[in-house]
Amino acid sequence: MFLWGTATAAYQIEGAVAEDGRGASVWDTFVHQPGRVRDGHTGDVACDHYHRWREDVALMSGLGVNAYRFSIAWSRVLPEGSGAVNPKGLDFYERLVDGLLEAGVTPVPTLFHWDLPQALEDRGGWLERDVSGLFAEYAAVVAERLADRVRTWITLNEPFIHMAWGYGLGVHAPGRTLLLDALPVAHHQLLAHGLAAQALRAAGAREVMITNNCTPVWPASASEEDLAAATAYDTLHNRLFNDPVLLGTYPDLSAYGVRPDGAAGEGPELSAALGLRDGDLDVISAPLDGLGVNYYNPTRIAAPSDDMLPFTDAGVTGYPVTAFGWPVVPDGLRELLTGLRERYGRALPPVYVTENGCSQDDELTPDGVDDQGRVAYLRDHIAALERAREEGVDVRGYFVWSLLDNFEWAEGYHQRFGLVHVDFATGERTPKASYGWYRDHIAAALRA
Ligand code: GBH
Repeated sequence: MFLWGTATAAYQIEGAVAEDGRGASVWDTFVHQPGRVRDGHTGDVACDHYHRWREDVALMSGLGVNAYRFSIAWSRVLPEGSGAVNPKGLDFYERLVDGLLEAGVTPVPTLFHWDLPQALEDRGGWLERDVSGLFAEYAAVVAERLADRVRTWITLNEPFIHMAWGYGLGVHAPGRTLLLDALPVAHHQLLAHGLAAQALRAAGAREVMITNNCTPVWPASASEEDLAAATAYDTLHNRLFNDPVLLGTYPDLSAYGVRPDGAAGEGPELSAALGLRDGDLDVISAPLDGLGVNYYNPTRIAAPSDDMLPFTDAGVTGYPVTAFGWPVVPDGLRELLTGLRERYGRALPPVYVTENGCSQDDELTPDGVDDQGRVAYLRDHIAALERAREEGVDVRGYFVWSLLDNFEWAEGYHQRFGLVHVDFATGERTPKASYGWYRDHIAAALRA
């Protein structure tokens, strides 16, 4: 059955950051540093989902979704990242999973959505190879408790964004600005994915996937320089994370001054730049049951304007934009899905669109929230997904980001992505017009 769902992430909705033995994550540290998040907002309370999860499950029942993608906070389960298990953390996710199953909603947990336990960051975070093995141990602990009820698992969310924004540019936790020296964060996350996939299967997990955020890359012009820059960007954003998982190889990073292994020339060899060792790619490329893809918009790339990076983001123009300023290009989803199939062919497993959605300036009025912009966004993106299916791409699920307005990382509570409005002063939830639209769409799709 096609999965129609919504998606959230632990730090963005749970709150209760000091409750029931939860340890701190890099996001707890980051949000309390001055100047990191707009207006100093934090996820300390967020949607208070930790206490209101029953209400949120009821909202999903009302919506009629048959799946829910949420993330598990590593530091609730292992407050120090490794070592002592906190059973109360597991209890919370067990209650949630049982509540979802009772409501007929398939739980699809993601084990890592950017909230590394601070204790592990203190030991070097994802720059350290050891964290990959510790992630697999954490995966085993969670699966031991839940694999009898959870069929489908996602290891990581958007390892590209975590590497680039968390360790490369410093706009997300842990706030490091290493630029290309952040490359081992890619490899260690991918290795963590592979090791966790093994651990999950050993504990009885039936389906394992990874979620990569992918973007169609549009060259700003047909000039040789712009085309080369677009290829370089596509390599870093898309192929660096999809190729190892699906093909068992890393793409050529020579645009980034990295030499292919064994090639003569300047700069580090690929293996050294990533921290790649013999056998790693076999672990990373073990067959998956699905590829999770998050789609927001295409990216338009031009030749570099300085010598820091081999490309410039030229910005997509000529399309409407969301409140975030992100271009709305529904057909980009079709382009992305058919492009994946062209690139990977038979190596592409079934695809699940594990996030898609938009922020809007939704205003709560006495009549509710009339977010017609989001209604149109969802309608047009789902239509693009259907076109990709008609063109033969095996797409098996679609998850709206997000069920609730929530803590939008560096933007705090300023960007609202929810089908359900949240009053962050009181925690009150109010379904928006898009909630009603999606409910009717799912009902019709499941009847057909
Ligand atoms: C996801 O990341 C996250 O998984 C989720 O936690 C988050 O809340 C959600 O999206 C919304 O942000 O500069 O116009 O080219 C999304 C990663 C990176 C996608 C920035 C859009 C740039 C738009 N995003 N990207 S633009």
